Amino acid sequence: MATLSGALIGCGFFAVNQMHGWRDIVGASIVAICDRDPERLKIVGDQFGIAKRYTDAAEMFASEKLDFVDIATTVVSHRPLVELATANRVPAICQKPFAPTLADAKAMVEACIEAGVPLMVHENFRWQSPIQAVRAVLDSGEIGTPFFGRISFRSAYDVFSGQPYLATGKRFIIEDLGIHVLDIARFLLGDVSTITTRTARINPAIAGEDVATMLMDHDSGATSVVDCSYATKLATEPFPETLIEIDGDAGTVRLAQGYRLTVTGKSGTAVSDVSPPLLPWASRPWHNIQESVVAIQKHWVECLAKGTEPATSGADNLKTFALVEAAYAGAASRQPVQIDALL
Ligand code: NAD
Ligand code: 89V
Repeated sequence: MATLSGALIGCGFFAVNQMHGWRDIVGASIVAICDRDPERLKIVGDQFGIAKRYTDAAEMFASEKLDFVDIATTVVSHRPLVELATANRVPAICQKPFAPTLADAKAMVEACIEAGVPLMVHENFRWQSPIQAVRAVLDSGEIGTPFFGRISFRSAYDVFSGQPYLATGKRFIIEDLGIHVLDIARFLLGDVSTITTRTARINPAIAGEDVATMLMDHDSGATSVVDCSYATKLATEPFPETLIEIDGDAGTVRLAQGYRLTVTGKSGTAVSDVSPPLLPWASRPWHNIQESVVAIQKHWVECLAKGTEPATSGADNLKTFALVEAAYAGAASRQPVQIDALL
C-alpha cells in the first residue's frame, strides 16, 4: 500500500496523541504540521521530527501535496479549516465537537459532498476496545434484542488543568464529553427519535453544566439513559471509563469499572477482562482513549484505500451532533425534543 502523506493542523494538548498514533500506522505518515502558535509548532515538530512547519493553514495547503489533513484544533476553527481542505480537494478528519452549531456541521458535510471530498469526524470513543467488545456481544445475538441501555460516565477527574477552555464555555459536559457517550449509545442501540434532558452545574468555578442526564427513545424501540458527570467523587476514580448496562430479551451485558465485562445470555454467564492495551507511548488513565485514537486513524486509512465511507463520517456525525443540540434545547425547555425535525 502506498504511504499517504498527511498534515496535522493544531498542535495542542490532544494532538500529541494523534501524532503518536500516526507514527505507528502503516500506510500513512504526517509530512507537515501547522499551528498558529509558534511555540506549540516547535514543541510538536521537535518531538516528532517534522521539518515542514506552518503557522498558516492556507499557506500549508498551497505549499504541500497532501493526501489528507487531520484537524485537531478547537471547535471554532473547524468549519473554516474543513472548508479550506475542501477547497483544496484534500480529504479531512475533523476533531469533535464537529462544529459550534448544527447549521455549521450541515454546511461542512454539504461542502464535502459537493466537492467529493471524504470527511471523518474524530469521534473515537466508540473505537475503544471495551466498547467494541460490548458491540461484539450484541452482534453475537447472545443477549437477544436489546430493550434497555444505560451508558454512563461519572467522574471527578480534573479535566480543566489539561484543557483549561473546558472551564470557560457556556456549554461543557454535553458538548465535550456527552457527545462521545451519546455516540456510543447510537453505536450500540441505533439512531434516536426523541431525547429528554436535565442538566446541572455543581462546580461553581466553571461556566457550563457539569452534570447531564438524558433519556432517549431509539428507532429500534429500545430506551436508553445516558448520564454524565464531572462532579461525582468515587472511592476509585473511573476516568475515562464509560460504563454500560444493556438488557436484551435473552440476557444482559454489563461493562463495569475496571473493564470487567459480564455477559449473561443463551450460553450462561461469562466474565472477562476487556482492559485496553497500554501502548508503548500511552499513559494511564488515558490509555483507553489513546488506544482508540490509533484505531480510528487505522480505520480512516483503510477507508481512503478502499474508497468507503468512515463509520463516523461527517454525515453520520450529524446524527450525534443533533443529539447534543437537542439535549441543550430540551434542558432549557424541559420538554422532549424530536431528533428528525433537526436533521
Ligand atoms: P488545545 O487548545 O490544547 O489545542 C488546539 C491547538 O490548535 C492550539 O495549539 C491552537 O494554537 C491551535 N489552533 C487553533 N486554531 C488554529 C488555526 N486556525 N490554525 C492553526 N492552529 C490553530 O486544544 P485540545 O485540548 O488539544 O483540543 C483540540 C480538539 O480536540 C478539541 O476540539 C477537543 O474537543 C478535542 N479533543 C478530543 C479528544 C478525544 O478524545 N477525541 C480529547 C481531547 C480533546
Ligand atoms: O475526550 C474528550 O473529548 C476530552 C475529555 C475526555 C477530557 O472529555 O475532552
